[in-house]
Amino acid sequence: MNFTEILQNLTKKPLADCTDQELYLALLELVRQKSADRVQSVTGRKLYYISAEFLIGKLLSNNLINLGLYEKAREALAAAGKNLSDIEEVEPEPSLGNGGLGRLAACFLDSLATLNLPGDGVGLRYHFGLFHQSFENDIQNEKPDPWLTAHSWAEKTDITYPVELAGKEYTARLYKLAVTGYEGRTNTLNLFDLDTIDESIVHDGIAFDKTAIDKNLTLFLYPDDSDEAGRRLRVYQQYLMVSAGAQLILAECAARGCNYHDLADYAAIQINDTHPSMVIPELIRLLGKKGIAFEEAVEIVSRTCAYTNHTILAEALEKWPRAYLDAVVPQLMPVIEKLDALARTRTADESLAIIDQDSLVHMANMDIHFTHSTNGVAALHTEILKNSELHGFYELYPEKFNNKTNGITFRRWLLECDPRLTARLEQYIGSGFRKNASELEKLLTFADDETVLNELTAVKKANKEDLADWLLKTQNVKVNTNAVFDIQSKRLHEYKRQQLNLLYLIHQYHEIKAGHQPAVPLVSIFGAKAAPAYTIAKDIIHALLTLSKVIAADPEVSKWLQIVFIENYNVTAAEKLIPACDLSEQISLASKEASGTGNMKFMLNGALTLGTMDGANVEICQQVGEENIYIFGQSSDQVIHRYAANDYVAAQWYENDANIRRAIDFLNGPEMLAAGHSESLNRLHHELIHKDWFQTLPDFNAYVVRKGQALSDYTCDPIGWRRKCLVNIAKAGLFSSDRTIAEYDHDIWHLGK
Ligand code: H53
Repeated sequence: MNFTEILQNLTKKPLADCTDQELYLALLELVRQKSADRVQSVTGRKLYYISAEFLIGKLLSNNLINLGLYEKAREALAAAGKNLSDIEEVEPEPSLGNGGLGRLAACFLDSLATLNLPGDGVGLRYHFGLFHQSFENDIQNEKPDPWLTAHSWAEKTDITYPVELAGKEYTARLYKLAVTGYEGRTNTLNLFDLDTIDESIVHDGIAFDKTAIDKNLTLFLYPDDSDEAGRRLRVYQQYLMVSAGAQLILAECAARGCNYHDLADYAAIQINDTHPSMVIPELIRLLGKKGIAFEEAVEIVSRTCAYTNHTILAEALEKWPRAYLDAVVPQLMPVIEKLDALARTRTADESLAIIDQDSLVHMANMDIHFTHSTNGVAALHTEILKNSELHGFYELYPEKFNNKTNGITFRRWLLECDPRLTARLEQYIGSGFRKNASELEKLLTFADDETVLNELTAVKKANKEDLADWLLKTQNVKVNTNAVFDIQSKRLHEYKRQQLNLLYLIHQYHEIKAGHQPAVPLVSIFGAKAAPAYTIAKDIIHALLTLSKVIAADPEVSKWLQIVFIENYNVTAAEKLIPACDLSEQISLASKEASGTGNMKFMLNGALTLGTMDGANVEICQQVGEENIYIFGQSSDQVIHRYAANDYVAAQWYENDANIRRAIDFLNGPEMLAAGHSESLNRLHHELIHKDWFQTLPDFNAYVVRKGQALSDYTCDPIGWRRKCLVNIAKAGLFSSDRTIAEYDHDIWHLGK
């Protein structure tokens, strides 16, 4: 059978007569059949990557590419007058994650399957995932983002586990989603849900009754935690995930011959941030039920589990009030108390305790004491953990600490999202880089080849045209593709400093008004969702949207400057933005971004980084050399010292620097107040002068200068610019998640052995 016949067998009518929806379902079924053929049996250790987030994005194209069916499907459909990209539109995007941590988990699953390693995900089947963002009246508005249709990638199974929450028994049902590897095996993403969830209880955007656990438990990823009911709900969710997950792991291992004493020979469990930390006491509790004494259970669990830390921000290192755990998971508290007592026999340092004097349960502390590995996600981040944030633990357990610099899957972030660049790369260096990312270095031989550099310029230009078409179609905005496309897309958080970019744009506005024409027009693109209860983050969005209007209404400025804020930034949008980017904004306050993975995606697609020496930017800089990246700002050491000295006073910077003052005062000056909301603009103005916790102002002037340099290089030395882009692509191989996963396997998991 040729491919058209195979598809037609599924659609039961000529392809030309099918709707895009029918074709989508046929392709979904085809992928299901083909991926099932690649399921392999497991011997030895198998990984369970347990995570509250798996930001998998749309799966159709990714699966077709990984199964080697993409070209065949595209051609067969084209022959019937159909367009694969129209069919892709039919697929709803599962937004089962919030940002980098969730997308990393998805990249890791892809790499595990590609490297033929036995490794499954364990998580929750949220009904709505992260909220859908729209802008109304220049304010972020949140609505549910449904993705579960009658035909979903996640297949319902008959497998259920009882989970006890607040003394009541619930039934967790397992859904399985096939994870295809590129020319590799098929693994599984295991997602748990309750049958009793009631989507109709959601009202007024994303509000719902937070106490009706049987109806709401898996409704949303990260329900609003600004009140106690919301915070408790997170504990409920986390326990559902780990209890059902632990039961699944024990059942699968037992089916392969495990007698529980030898669990570590069958399973490796990676705890992704602190959300799944309760898996430790839960496994100890379940092993106890199998007759294994506490001391031995602790031993077994410590050998089986490993922990990844993704942040030094205190707010993200979860500490649950003991009262919540007493109420929601009383069966775990005796275990947690014993773990706390055991930890106290190992150290007298109170800051390393599990239950502290205020009765807060420190999840990360439990992870570090009772797993055999703690890793950071970039070299700098791991050093900061060892030397400051987790220094006490590092002294106690130096052998547990290790670094695993994050990575991204090139299948999605190059082959799928940038087919033009992929085709050119194949023409220059062959297709080996698809499986062996380090082969991208071969591109360096073309660094002085003007034909190649011009072809890369043409690829970028075509990608910018595509993005411009998409922006026109989806947001009705027109952009100038001769401008520099400068992009900051990531979650909205003060430490990521979208507000620094905002102040720069205001500065440019004034410069243009003063007759200082820039080197080149600039289109400044943002994509970011703010957590619904994070007021200042929402104020920053509002200020950018308002400024965008002020600029657009001013013909003198709008010739040179345009701000575009993408609505509902998600994986699909990222796949459109990244290939079209010239300048990638990675401007977090040094020390605060654990790694970043967007920085890697932009670099791989030939954008230059404008960034601080933070997270993986440091390793990007080492890879490409200082001449191929635009670095500015305070170092992490300076920042850490400034926090320790507690002597940063934003108001002094504001008072002493006329440029800073002019930019900040514009926020609630007459032009902005006429176009925006005074309460929000005044609040942001006040915050920057009186708090500025993430030290925007000390980096302001350096940022303005460095960005100016980048824009002038872009115009004055186009060949030099493109050579820098080529070096970035060539040096991106280190950031393949295949490399990251191979390191985890070699140092921590030892899968299949
Ligand atoms: O994890 C990414 C890092 C990034 C870090 C992010 C992250 C979340 O997305 C959510 C919670 C959290 O603690 C950390 O901010 O720097 O690249 C993957 O490691």
